[in-house]
Amino acid sequence: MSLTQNELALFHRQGYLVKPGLFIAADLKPLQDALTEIVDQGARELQAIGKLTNIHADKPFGQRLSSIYLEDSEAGQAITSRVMGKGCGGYNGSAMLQTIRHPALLSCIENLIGPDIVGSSVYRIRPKLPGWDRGEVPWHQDAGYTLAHCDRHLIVTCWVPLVDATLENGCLHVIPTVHRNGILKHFTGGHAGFLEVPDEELPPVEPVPVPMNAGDALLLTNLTPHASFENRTNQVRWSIDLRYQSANVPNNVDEDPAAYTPERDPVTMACYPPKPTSSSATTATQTARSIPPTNSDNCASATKQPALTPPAAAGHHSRSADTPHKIRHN
Ligand SMILES: O=C(O)CCC(=O)C(=O)O
Repeated sequence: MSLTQNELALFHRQGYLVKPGLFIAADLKPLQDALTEIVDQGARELQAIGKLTNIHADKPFGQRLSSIYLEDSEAGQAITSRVMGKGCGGYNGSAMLQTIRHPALLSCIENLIGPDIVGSSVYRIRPKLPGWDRGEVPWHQDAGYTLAHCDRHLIVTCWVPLVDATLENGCLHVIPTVHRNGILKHFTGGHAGFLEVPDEELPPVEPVPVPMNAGDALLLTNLTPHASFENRTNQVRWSIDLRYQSANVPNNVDEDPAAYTPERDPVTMACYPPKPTSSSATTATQTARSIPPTNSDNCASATKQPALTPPAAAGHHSRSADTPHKIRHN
């Protein structure tokens, strides 16, 4: 399965595209099973030390963690932390690798960025719990989380719900067509600690909710504003988000991981127009077709090539070019 000419045109015009049924149920099952295993193990361990009464072993994938959480929020939270790990990638076993390398997905990604595909180590597993503050992700562009020298290149986010994503359980919302206008002003210390584009900085374009079935794939550019709101059901809205870029697109090198802390100034402006220089740093190039992912906070590739696309239009919002602009990834 790959993208049709119409789908490609739509992606570039709207800044997003839903590819229905990219993953069939059997494709999702290994990952769902692996996540269930983490939940099961966490629940059994908490039960063994008397911190959880009911492990809800009979509940299906979409309900087990929420049943635990709604009954005992502390236990539910502890298990959720296991799933999410330090940066939302608490599971990095083979089912995740298979998902990142899913052939139909890679075909679609190839249509967008060419055949030298880097599957980023920045992937996220999101068990969005009912009413859970941290499950709501405020308006942002993924480019808000990468260094400015990445902004002028296409880095594709692929968001895949592992259960149906609805208006009620907190599907994604996007702002269409504004991805061509460059980076918006992001602020650190937004809702639940995420980077956030405040309402007054959002473009005057009506957001679009994107309800999806499990296994559909939402493809977004790194400059497409998106957000998700409260889960008002009693089920978990499980999803993953993956990122891909061409091997000759720069990465987040130049940022010292040790500087990547939540203690940063909470009002620092997050983004600025990229400097019109080409990237130069070089590290090993990994391709999604051949190399397993790691779960660090940086993308997995850099390039010796000059920038392939012209710098995005300057004049949006300014901040000092040496201002660090990341506190934690979404
Ligand atoms: O899954 C969500 O609710 C938010 C996803 C998101 O912000 C992203 O994939 O960048």
